[in-house]
Amino acid sequence: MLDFFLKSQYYKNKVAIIDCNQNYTYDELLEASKKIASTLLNGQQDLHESRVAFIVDPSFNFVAILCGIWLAGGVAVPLCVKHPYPSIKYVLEDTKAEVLIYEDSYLKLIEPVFNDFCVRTLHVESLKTQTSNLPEIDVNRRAMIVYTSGTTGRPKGVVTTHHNILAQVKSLTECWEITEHDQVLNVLPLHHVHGIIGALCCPLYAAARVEFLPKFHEALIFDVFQKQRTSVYMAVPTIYYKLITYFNTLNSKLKANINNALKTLRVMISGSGALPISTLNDWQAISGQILLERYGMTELGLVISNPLHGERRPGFIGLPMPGVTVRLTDDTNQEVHDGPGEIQIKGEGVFLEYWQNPQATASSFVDQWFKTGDIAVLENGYYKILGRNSVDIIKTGGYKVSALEIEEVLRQRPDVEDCAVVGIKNDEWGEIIGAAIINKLPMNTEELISWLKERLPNYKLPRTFLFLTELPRNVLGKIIKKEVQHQFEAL
Ligand code: MCA
Ligand code: AMP
Repeated sequence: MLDFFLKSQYYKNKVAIIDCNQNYTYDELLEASKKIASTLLNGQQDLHESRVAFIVDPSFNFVAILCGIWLAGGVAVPLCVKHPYPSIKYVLEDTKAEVLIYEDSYLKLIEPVFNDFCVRTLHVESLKTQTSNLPEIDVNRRAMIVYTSGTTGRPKGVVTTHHNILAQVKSLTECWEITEHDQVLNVLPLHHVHGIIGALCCPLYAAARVEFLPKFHEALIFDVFQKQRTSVYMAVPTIYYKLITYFNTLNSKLKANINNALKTLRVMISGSGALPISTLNDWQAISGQILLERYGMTELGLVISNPLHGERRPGFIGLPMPGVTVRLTDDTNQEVHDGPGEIQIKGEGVFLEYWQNPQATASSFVDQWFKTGDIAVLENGYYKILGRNSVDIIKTGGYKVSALEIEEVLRQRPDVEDCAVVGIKNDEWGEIIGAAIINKLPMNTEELISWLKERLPNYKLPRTFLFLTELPRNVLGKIIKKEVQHQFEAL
């Protein structure tokens, strides 16, 4: 990704970022990044991969900090701005972050850090004070850690090198023909690959323009579309669902204006979760755009995509992207050409390791193929996802959530004897989270939810509860989660 800094020299006066209606050029970005790098170095020659966590809204500052960390030789750890303190603390502890950068709005949230950690805390405004020589960074060095949920234990840190990120970004740029003429509206959270790689690093690499909004709101997004300030748009299926619902509430004049404006976009992309065909059709009726569905994973970047030119097949994720090799395998990791089988991936963009977890890293590869856990078939050259090999992974609003992590939190309560957390199919969210609980004492759902809110981010909260006297189990005593799902669906 450091290539971006070379390239940006040629686009000095071109707008790189828009946030809060203010334009920032590539030159301004480069200068701010260098100053931030110097401040982080604070006299050292190189950060030598120390972890720098930052809790900053999507903005020019966010991008300058990300680039500054990389220029100084640090490893960027973008924090989720919606996480409660326990989740932030977990990431700071797990990464052993040496620096935490924050902006005013998150001071109250991170206040306990001052007592809990020995970490250098830096306010955003104090970052652009120094200038110094910057180190040469080998592309094989670690660049970023992003957290992802799995089927075992707490979320794992996914480590990518500069080389991995560059490979991911080059592949996307080539596949979707992103150029300096593009304008990308980014409404995604930046602690995940979709937002930070797909809708940020990729356009920056192409010298395109990225616009952030102060918050996610359908009206603000339609406003940008109407003003024709975006040529490429990337979002999760839930966002398209929300846009469709909102569009349907508008008056016919506004609808017609939006209709016309949407036709001018170059491409609209959906991913991070299965795109329902109904959403694809409804969006086509509104925008004239056939959503381009693609598939990815935190460990891989975006790796399979419907084509920019040619058939975009509804219900399919498409073909391997440039530089990516895909195979389907059976339970013994033998290739099964058309499947059904597990998607396994090879490519330069594949992550380096799970942070300080060599066992988990080793067990997620077979013969250098990364095992995704997603089951697919290959039909007439296009891949189609059938499901996952674990019921304990839930996809809600594009976020991946581990059922086990929520169960672990619930079990901390003295009134919970046992529980089973499952994903329940939902048109808007893909899945919503349901918790079936055997309670020792009578439980108040409102109190339970506010207790959970202190410990889990909003997207990991169960939305529906079942209070039971027993959970369905097989002969070995294992909870039958499919049965629990049926019980929720029957509600
Ligand atoms: C929020 N709400 C929910 C959920 N989340 N209800 C059910 N299920 C959920 N998961 C409810 C809240 O309780 C609240 O309800 C209302 O929705 C608004 O909540 P808020 O937190 O403000 O949500 P939002 O800001 O409207 O966010 C919705 C969103 C967000 C924009 C769709 O979920 C989002 O940004 N998702 C994208 C995630 C993403 O980028 N994932 C990529 C990872 P009430 O109003 O009643 O209180 S995957 C990846 O990176 C790989 C590489 C890939 O393939 O892309
Ligand atoms: P994450 O770990 O949050 O990066 O989530 C990656 C997972 O999202 C993949 O393993 C898939 O299960 C799912 N996913 C991503 N894109 C798609 C898609 N287009 N269709 C179905 N599932 C998807």
